[in-house]
Amino acid sequence: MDIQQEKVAVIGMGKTGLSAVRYLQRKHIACECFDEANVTLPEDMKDIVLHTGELNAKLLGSFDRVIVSPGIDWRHPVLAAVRACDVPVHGDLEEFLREYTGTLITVTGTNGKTTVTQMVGLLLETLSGGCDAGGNIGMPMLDLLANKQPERVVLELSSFQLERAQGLHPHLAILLNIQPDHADMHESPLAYRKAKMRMFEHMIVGDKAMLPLDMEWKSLVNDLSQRGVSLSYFGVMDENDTQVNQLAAGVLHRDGNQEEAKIFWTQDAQRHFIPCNQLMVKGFHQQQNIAVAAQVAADYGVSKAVIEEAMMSFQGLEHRLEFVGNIEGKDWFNDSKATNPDAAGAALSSFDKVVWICGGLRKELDLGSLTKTVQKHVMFACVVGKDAKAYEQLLKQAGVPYTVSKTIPKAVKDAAKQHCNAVLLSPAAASQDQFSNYAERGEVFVKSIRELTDG
Ligand code: UMA
Repeated sequence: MDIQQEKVAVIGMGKTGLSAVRYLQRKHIACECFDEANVTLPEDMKDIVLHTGELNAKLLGSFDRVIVSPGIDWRHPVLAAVRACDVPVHGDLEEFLREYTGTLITVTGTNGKTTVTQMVGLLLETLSGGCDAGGNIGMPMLDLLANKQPERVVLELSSFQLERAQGLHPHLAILLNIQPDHADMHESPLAYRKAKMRMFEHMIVGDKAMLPLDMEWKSLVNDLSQRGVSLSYFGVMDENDTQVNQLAAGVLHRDGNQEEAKIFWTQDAQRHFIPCNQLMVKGFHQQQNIAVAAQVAADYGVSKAVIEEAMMSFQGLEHRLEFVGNIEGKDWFNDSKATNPDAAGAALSSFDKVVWICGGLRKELDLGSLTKTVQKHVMFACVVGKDAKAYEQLLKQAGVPYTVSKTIPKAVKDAAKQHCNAVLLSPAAASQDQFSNYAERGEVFVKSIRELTDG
């Protein structure tokens, strides 16, 4: 079919849907928009038909194809019905792959993928031909195609984007970790893992994958090796560990000592080190993430001097273990992006004894895995949000005193009363019970801290 005559349905009028409409407009392809909420379209899209409310399988089935936003459950019965009628249904990634012809780097994982994507984008941008970063990071990937295609693109891919991907074939694929998350949107932990594994499905000889050095990935390693994909590994490791030589990049420490730890990457067959106490980002996991980015940059030819400068000046991203300031004699950290137990656990492990602000929407995730970390690293907790009971249960199990503050502003006031060196918002929960997203939650947190000194 001549694509100009196609008629496409776009479902979800958030960032992805709007970028898909803009993309179709640029290509002069007709489309209609759908959203289950009562939304409106921006002024420059007023001529496009918008259907709000319940999705209609018969109507959607009359289109040539359907582009669906990542936040809409792939198992939605209407989407299943449309797929059953042989109408192609896919995400924005499929559209992107049809067009983009340059070098594609993809990053996935439960935690840390935004940091790695952002850092890789910044470092590779310094090369001739440039690099753009997009995807789950917040810049819809179809918007990257609005101007001249960059020579390289690094995409942060969520499990939602990956589960609906069909022809994905990155030149370099980076998997950071997989921990329990999004139990509300995937039918099982296995389904979540399988979605992430789609990133590797079409990789062949000459492609490259970066993975954590961990037995957990043994079968993936075997599979990729058999296909001739070249592999390199990263990790956080004691420097006396016998496997240390297998790492290309990561963090080396002695008995977990944060003070003497150092990040490293390999360039020109040599390891380059930076002591962790010279970095502005805190925590072994975040430090490992920037070491991974350094390795990618080195592999694509960015100089050691540029990498070193970027590593040492990187302050971390907003809402990810971000240092807000020393206020009322305490260091305050905003880790609002930690929407699952593993992310919060990694943040808590960066502190000795901290006052922890936690809670929100639990997303049906099991908090039990946090018990030991909470016991070891938390001196007092302030619980907020709808699923407070589950967080209270965790704190009781860990034997840590707490108060139920209900809201972030109240939690900040409660935390300020504690005698402690540091306060950390790292909720281990989604934010949508009280906020539109984690960024808004983080902003309210920072504003409430500033108000402590405003009289
Ligand atoms: N909608 C429906 N029905 C539904 C769900 C949503 O009609 O069942 C409509 C909503 O009314 C709204 C629109 O769909 O109008 C929102 O679509 P969306 O939820 O897909 O959100 P976008 O604004 O398109 O943002 C998405 C990603 N969001 C999700 O995956 C939930 C953004 O990741 C991403 O930055 C953006 O595309 C650009 O690629 C955010 C995220 O929270 C940061 N991601 C999750 C995470 O990181 O854990 C996966």
